Amino acid sequence: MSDETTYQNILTRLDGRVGIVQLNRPKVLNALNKETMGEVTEALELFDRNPDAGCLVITGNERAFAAGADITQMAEATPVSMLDNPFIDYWDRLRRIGKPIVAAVSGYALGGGCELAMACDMIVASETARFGQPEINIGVIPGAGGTQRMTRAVGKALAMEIVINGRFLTAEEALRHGLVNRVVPVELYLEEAVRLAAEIAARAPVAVRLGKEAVNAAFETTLQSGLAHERRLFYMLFATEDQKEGMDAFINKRPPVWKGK
Ligand code: DAK
Repeated sequence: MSDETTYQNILTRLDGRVGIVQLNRPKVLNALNKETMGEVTEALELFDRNPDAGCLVITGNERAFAAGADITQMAEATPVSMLDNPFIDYWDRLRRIGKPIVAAVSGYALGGGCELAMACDMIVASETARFGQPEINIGVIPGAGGTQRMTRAVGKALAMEIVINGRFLTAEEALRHGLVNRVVPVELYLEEAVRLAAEIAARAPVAVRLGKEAVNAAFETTLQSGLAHERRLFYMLFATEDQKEGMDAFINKRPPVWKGK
């Protein structure tokens, strides 16, 4: 099972029904080399397939969620070497995780670190969190969604400053602009993220999955086809035992017992 697997660059554990993945390269501020991204992807996929996990959390440490892709590994890259690099594929696989992922962010979330947090479904930030896309300082631009997800979250004006002038956002700014869900004192950020994830993990599993899919579809499509997609997912939930259970429990004034079926 995923919580028993040993990794070199991350730690994983199952806390109740919450699968937790912690980046663990503190000496380099959790810089995301390809080995780390491979382990993160594998751990999340294992939790995604594990029925004991209902919601996932990714975190780093107090000083850094992650300071970006590992620049030492990227420095000698060529366009062709990147085409073949599994590092790229890992980011695509992350997008296919079906269960919700909460990022618990403290300290630096920069470059690929910010992109990893934004690829999650929710972000709980500590007061010390700093979000930025400083790739411009090393002669490139974001390559894992930073120009797209940041712009969708905070709007064009601010995204331009972040992407082409390397501006960092404080946790409070990130909250004000809708990039993060909540900001809490540094000693509470992980606890709060796990608490939020545990709440979600206690809900009807199939509905949670489809709810994530439907919200994400809003960023991919027109309103009309998004509404049609939502409608199909809604109908589909009436084929689940959990729909019958949830409505029966409401009518009979008792708590529901979810089966994930
Ligand atoms: N890579 C490698 N090492 C890093 C690193 C990084 N991104 N960030 C920090 N480190 C290392 C430092 O080199 C230092 O190592 P030693 O010198 O001790 O050996 C150690 O971590 C501590 O860092 P500092 O001494 O620099 O600590 P400070 O507190 O002074 O500064 C800092 C913290 C976060 C401001 C600074 O370290 C910094 O500017 N770091 C680089 C931030 C950055 O530029 N990040 C963006 C990298 S580019 C893609 C997927 C992903 C990406 C692109 C494409 N595809 C799927 C296509 C992502 C690209 C990026 O993220």
